[in-house]
Amino acid sequence: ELHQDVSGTGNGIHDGQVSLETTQSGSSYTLTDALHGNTAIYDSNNSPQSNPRQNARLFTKTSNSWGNGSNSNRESAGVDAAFGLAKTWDYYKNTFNRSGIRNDGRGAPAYVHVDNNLLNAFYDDSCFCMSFGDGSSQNANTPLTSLDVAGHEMSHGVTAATANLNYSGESGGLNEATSDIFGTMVEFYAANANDPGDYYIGEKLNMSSGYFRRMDNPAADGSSLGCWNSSAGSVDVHYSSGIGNHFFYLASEGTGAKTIGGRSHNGTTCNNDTFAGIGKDKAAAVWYRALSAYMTSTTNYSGARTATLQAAADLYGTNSQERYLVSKAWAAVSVGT
Ligand code: ASN
Ligand code: ZN
Ligand code: CA
Repeated sequence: ELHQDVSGTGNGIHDGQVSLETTQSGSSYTLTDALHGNTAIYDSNNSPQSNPRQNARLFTKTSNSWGNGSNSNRESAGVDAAFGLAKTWDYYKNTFNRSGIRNDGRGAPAYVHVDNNLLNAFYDDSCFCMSFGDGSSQNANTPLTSLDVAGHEMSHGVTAATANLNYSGESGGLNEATSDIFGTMVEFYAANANDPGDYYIGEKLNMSSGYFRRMDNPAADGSSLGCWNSSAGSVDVHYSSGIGNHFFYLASEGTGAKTIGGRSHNGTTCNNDTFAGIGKDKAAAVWYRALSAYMTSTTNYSGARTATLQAAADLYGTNSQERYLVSKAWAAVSVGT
């Protein structure tokens, strides 16, 4: 039977009305995106997170209009995943000429409705796949399929395929920060009225705190580190990521309070310095080059500083303002010489 790429429409929980690339075979359609490495979206049907494929079924139907914006329609979370992963693909392709996670043109399948009451999402390099939970009573049972989370998870694959930062100690914090940085860049890249782009992670997921993490002021959550200290290698990687997230925010936006995407961003430093940012596109280019050319599995924060300074020198020049401001941003999160 002939399989062909067609354009469909979707209504996601977080992303609203979107267009999607789908695949038609005969009189049925599947959420398989031939323009993005054949990324396929499955309803995991509440399979355990240890085996999201167990009861999974590829989203399939006889019309090419998917979801209705509500959690009660099982397709709606699938629409968000399809859209978020397509935008993440486009971000890497159009910004860094990277063709998918492993730069080989292949899309990783994604499973939505994984497990029961799962307030989490993850990437698994061994299955080359991603899982998204439906949330729990802690977040009004809101699926974890927002753009920043989709971008975060797919970016774990990119990290695994490049620096392969070990997921513990300071390298684990850098691994997590990389996913928050590029998840945020994807949110800005895909920005629309539903989700204008900000430096918060998970702000659309109905958490009582209003977010999972803040890059502008990591310590606001009560656990994340906004400044390096000697405990950075022994806290959870989702807390030590705060140092890298804070660096990225300050390098992008500079110091001082701002409203971005309708949210307050505080922009304080660990050393009371004040300086301008280089803009998020240049900061992301520096981080991507550092990740793909210089960082290794054991890079720590001091090594990340060296890697980004070299990347900034490569991209903008040894005596550039960009390289100078990258050094200021590291000093502002207490990473220095
Ligand atoms: N949501 C988490 C993450 O992607 C899952 C994990 O701890 N790996 O970071
Ligand atoms: Zn992560
Ligand atoms: Ca966000």
